[in-house]
Amino acid sequence: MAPINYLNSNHTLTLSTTFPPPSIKESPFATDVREGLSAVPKSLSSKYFYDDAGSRIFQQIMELPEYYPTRAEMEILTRQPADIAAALPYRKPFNIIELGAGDGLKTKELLKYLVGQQADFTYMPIDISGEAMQQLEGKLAETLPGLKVKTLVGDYFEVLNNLDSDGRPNLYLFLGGNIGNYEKDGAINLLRMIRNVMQADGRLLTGFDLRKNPRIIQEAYDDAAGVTRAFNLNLLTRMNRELGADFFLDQFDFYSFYNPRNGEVRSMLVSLSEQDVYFKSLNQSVHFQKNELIHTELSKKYTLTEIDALAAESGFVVERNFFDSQHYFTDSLWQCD
Ligand code: AVI
Repeated sequence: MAPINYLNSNHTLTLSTTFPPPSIKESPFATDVREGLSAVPKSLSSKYFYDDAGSRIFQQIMELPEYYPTRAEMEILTRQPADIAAALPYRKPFNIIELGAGDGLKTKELLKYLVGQQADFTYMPIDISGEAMQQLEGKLAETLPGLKVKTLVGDYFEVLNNLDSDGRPNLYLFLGGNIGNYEKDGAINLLRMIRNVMQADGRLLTGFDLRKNPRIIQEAYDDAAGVTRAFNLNLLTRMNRELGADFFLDQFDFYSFYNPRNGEVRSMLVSLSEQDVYFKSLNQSVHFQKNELIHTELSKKYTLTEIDALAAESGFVVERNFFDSQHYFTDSLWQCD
């Protein structure tokens, strides 16, 4: 890069003639918002739900009576850790690498069982939030003092691709049904990336929300207390705060619907009037027609056939599915094909 200034041989300060000055780099959030809101139809990535306020709202969602996935997966990990452990081929030291560990509450049940069995393993949670990893490390040191933990902070694509192999087999965890928030190509990319870093003795345990009575799914994503609505509207608050936008929250509605024919819950924000929203940091306005949509989230529900097909398309085979008692959810154990 050209120097901004330098001292010449006479030791006088000379300004570089490179103009205009390099522009201040836009944040990934700003770029994604600019692109997403100028696309037709408009969309925003659900990964931007999770600022501090959004993460707190998500904690509330997980406690809602209508939101069954967290309880269903918790039941699997609480009641079947012995079956999961027995299905792993490891009789020597191994690692458990968790993608997007968050508060690690569910995983703790599996870890507790393995520590109790004196299994020799290191738990390596990966999360983008350094604060979340620090808190998790503190909590685990208190509740499972015998556990070896190595936290990894960063984007999991980057962390996984730069992880030095210590020669031990790795069990990868991708829990919570997060795979359902990816469009099909994105899900396959992520799974192939895991497949590429995985050795033959590696395993992947991944959570899938399953098809069920459509009403149960519809209500889980449109709860009576309006918490999911607040979760979506928080995206507007985030753009107001971080990008200097002037969204009026009462000018937008939340709508979500479940299509039982393809298993997709689609969530969106709806502009209640024709309006312009100005983004100070982008120096740009975005025009909304009345009833125009911003697509915010896909939450895909799977059949077992779709899970088999997804595994095959990304280089895996399903070894075993662990279900909750209602068969609402599965933690699916995969190996390389
Ligand atoms: C994180 N993810 C699996 C949740 C889901 O069910 O799709 C996020 C969520 N969105 C609305 N409610 C919960």
